[in-house]
Amino acid sequence: MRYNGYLRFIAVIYIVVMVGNLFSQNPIIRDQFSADPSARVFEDKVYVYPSHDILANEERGRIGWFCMEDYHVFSSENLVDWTDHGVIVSQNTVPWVDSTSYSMWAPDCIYRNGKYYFYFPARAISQEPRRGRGIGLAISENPYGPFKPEPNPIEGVLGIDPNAFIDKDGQAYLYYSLRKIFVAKLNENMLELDSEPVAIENLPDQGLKEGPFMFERNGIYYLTYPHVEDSTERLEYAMGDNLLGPFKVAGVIMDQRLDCWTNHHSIIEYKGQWYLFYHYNDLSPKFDKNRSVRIDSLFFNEDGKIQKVNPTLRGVGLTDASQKIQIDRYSHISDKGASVTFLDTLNTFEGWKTTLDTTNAWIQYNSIDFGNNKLNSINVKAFSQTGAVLEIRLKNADGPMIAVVEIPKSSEWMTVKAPLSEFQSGVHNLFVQLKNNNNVELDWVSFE
Ligand code: FUB
Repeated sequence: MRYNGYLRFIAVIYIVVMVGNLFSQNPIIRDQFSADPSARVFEDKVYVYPSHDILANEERGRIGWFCMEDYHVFSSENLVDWTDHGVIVSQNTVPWVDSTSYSMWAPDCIYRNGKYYFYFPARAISQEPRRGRGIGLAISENPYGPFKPEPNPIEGVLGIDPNAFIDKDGQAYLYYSLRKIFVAKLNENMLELDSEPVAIENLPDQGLKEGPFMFERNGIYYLTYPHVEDSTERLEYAMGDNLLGPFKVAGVIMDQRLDCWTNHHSIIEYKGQWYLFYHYNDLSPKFDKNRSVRIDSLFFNEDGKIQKVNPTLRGVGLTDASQKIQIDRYSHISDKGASVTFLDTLNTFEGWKTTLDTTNAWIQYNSIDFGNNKLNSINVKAFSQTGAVLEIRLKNADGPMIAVVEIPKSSEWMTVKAPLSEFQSGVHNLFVQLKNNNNVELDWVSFE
């Protein structure tokens, strides 16, 4: 019965492929909350398997706590345009999961011999709420599904945050956490353990460690993990030449952010560049258990050490000049007279706006692709009760001015068009500056 229900459910959701509010800037998913991103390169595309935060209420979950009932998967070829492939696994369709637990925390997915193995933690039926979680699997022939859940969780594992890794010799490993980080060998079939889990040694003694992510580069194994060194999680890493350890703690990948207690990440190389996927509560500043996935570039020193990543709003990739460019996801902003706030505080999924309210206040948005075909005008979605004048430049404050946009006095938002005095093909930064002492709000700009 239950399995038939699952098949019907899959048939409905499998055909739903959504291109919703998905962006190249941070956060990348803006029509739902998303956390704990496990990014993987499959078939020359990047797939992201995040957790899916929802808000608990009287009917579902525990108010004030994490609440997660299913998983989506997202894919992109350029890290800019993302496709939401819909729900791949739900607490209602996994036979062993307590479908009232809303406990589907951080997952992972790995490819082996023509199949995709999706690992996820959840509370099993009759499991004590506070006694860890089981880790189960769903299997598919495609990275985007449909995934068929296994009837039982993996035997011998109690924990969260599964991370699967296959070494060069073909041996697969399962890392996971339960305050500490554990590792065990996986059988060839990827469904069972092939060794007793052992806690990884030589990591910091004090403070929660979770969310392990293992990768290998130039013969060095990197065990990366969120750790509470002070008051919230920061991303740290240890290096070693054996993936079971010993590892040597090597540094911090991202500092703690006080507004969001958790951080959870993955690291991939794609088209010659390394990327850090992580999360932050961008769309829910007052409640840090509704989080959003972000991406930033990651770099290594020559000795193999990871350079610390400063989280950005701009994120990665090039933004097409003809798209609505959300300049509130800025690269740089003036110290005085410029700020970013939600368009609608009651519906943060609407996104943000920039306010400029002092002469010469500015905002800069980097890496816009203007292409090779001449563009003639700029459109600015703006609102100014007093009227305002904007200068638009390429590069920075000293770069060539390409337009002056006069925003008329108005009591509502309007799209104002102005001619470009100059066109430069290729990739450029955009610099927008207020030239009078009035107040203007900006939603987006685009070129045509
Ligand atoms: O998303 C729920 C939990 O928060 C994850 O399993 C942890 O890694 C932390 O991000």
